[in-house]
Amino acid sequence: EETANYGEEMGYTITGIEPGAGVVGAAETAVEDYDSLAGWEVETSSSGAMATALGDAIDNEEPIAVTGWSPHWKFEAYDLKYLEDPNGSFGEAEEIKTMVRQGLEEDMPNAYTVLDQFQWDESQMNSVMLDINEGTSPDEAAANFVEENQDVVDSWTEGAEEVDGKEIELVYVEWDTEVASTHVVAEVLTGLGFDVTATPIDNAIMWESVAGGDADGMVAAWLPATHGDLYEEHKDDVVDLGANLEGAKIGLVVPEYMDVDSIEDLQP
Ligand code: PBE
Repeated sequence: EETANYGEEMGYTITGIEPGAGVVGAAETAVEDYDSLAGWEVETSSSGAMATALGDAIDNEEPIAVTGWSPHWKFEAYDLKYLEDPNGSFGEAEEIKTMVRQGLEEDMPNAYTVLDQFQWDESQMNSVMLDINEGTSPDEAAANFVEENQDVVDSWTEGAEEVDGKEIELVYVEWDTEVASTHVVAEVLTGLGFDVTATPIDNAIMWESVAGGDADGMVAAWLPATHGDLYEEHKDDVVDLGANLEGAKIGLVVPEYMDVDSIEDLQP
């Protein structure tokens, strides 16, 4: 069966996001792993630029392949599909985990309790991401979530006592998922009396700063595959507080109207 040859139209380019993102590294592995991607390139930019390129391509019904992940609001906004990945370059099911610095439990037991108990599901995370994508500021979207989901928030703060302006620093990367989760956790900690700083940085630096104790924690560890190499490098120096979201995924994402189902259907 003949499938469409989109390579030329796409400039043999996969639209990536920030250099340093696990999904960009996985796409580069896919370019090595698949004959169908021989001569293709992964172009890096930012998550925002990727989303704009995706929206523009869809407006014009043009072919595009992006380094995608879910949960993500793009699946609510557009008809999209993951390309099958028979070589497993993008791994399988992922979870998002919380990692904190050593000593946090002793130094800030109340913050530790919240970070340890923070866990939500895809639809909850999606609601915050969609709110932000529609123009609400991340702080406001997080405050809306906390106000509308008091039961869930109570399950995160159970056993944690209020503090008086204690400083805590969270680090994250400006991926839509992590903008949402980090601001929600920051809002909950602020509600308990913490003076929270949430600092956006590069992925590798995020891991390093928690491992080195410069930052107190992060809720942005995608494992086992996406950040597998960073976890291996830092696992002895971070405290793993487990999954805060299950059922995450990364891969190559294309519009539903493209006549390809597998990475193998692309052509060099
Ligand atoms: N992401 C979102 C990140 C993890 C969170 C899939 C873009 C990455 O690829 O590293």
